[in-house]
Amino acid sequence: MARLVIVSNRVPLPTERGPRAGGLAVALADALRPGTLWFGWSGKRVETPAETPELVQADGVTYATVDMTEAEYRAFYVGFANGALWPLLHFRLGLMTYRREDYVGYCAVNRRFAAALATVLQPDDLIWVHDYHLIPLAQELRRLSVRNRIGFFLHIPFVPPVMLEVLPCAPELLEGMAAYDVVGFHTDGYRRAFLQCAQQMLGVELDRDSFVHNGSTVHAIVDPIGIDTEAFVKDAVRAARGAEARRLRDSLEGRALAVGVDRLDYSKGLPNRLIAFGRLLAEYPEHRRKVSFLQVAARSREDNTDYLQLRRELDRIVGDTNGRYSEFDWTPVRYITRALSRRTLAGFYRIARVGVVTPLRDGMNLVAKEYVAAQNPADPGVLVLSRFAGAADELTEALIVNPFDPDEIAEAIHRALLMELDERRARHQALQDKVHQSTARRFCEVFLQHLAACKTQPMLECA
Ligand code: ADQ
Repeated sequence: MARLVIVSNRVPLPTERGPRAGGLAVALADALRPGTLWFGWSGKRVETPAETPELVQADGVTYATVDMTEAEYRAFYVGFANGALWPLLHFRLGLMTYRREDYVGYCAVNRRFAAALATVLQPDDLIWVHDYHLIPLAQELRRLSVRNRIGFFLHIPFVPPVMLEVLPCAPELLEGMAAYDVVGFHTDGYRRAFLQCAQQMLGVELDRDSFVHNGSTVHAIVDPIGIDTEAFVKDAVRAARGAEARRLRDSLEGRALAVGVDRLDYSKGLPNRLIAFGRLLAEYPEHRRKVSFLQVAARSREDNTDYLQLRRELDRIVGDTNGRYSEFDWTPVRYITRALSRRTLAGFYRIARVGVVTPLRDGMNLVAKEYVAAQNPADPGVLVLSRFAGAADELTEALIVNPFDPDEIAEAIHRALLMELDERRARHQALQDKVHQSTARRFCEVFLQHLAACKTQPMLECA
């Protein structure tokens, strides 16, 4: 069997697997058969990075990492990836900052990563590249005469041509995506947007979901990511009996809990969600003293001023709501700006009567799936879900809301708090079936089957 090589911006080194290192490592756990190589940035900024990767072995997997200079980090990571691509692909043109020198730095880091990766590749390796940081990687590998099958999965949304063309280097980025054999998306909407962009901006002719560019075929697939549902259910059941869940339950004194869990990111719709909770208390006073809202928002990307501003805005909204509605023995909003462990969260989800997942845009949103998995089927909570999360394509039995409208979110929370057991069970049953079918394991299998079915590149010519 061909060796699998995973490439992602950050590598979850075995030494640093904490609450923050979770995401991709959990999703790809099933693909991590012994022999797999995982390549990417070490997370370290140094003066002179080595040309070849540093190798660490753990559980039969080889982790190969390279460092970055401070200037590379600023241009590649802070500047172009998170300052231009992240806002653009989340439909936030107003937050996009494009600087040509950042794009040049982004391409240079991809070129350097490709050169370092090429030193450890074997001819038959299947290479699976993850996310928007590394779009040009395949093109750079092809320039180095790498003929392996290379796939790319985009974890965030994709935008239609009318938005993508705002980015000055959009045609080059699309060229980069077209250098992969397989390009995967969470939803059909993102895939269609990509194909339209390729059609309009590269002038390719579509053959259903594929096209030929520079002599090789690109397959665009839909492959929604999932969670390790069985493990999550077990964690939730166990954690709900644990000490932290007990402390949370005791502190609620019989009140209902609504919960939100996110990275502190402007794509997650946190201000509107917290405003919505205030509206709930204003418009439906019967819930005062009867419900508490726990928002866990792990701080991220604090070297970007948009994130610092968001944090200040949230501090203000939480302060306003608590100032207005708190009683001396009841605080409506509990707000934590740290990551909590996966297991602790699983227990908290199970206690919560309502899970509030209202991103303005989100590739998928795994919290929605975790919340569903964690529920007690005999007495499940209700998921309130943004129609603009990729998860809304699958989790149609949630209460689907427009996250731009705090009143609509407040109405949905109200409805969730009042929902009868029969309806909660019926909705949950349907949602649970879906999160048991569309798992992390299936995500990996589907992608790798598509990639394995491709042919190695016959020629080395590249633009
Ligand atoms: P993220 O934007 O990080 O991921 P999401 O899918 O919601 O978004 O979360 C990933 C993981 O982080 C989940 O397992 C969640 O439990 C954990 N997490 C989130 N907030 C946390 C907190 N406060 N404390 C501890 N853990 C927390 C990107 C895309 C998503 C896409 C994923 C996977 O933006 O749309 O679903 O990749 O493809």
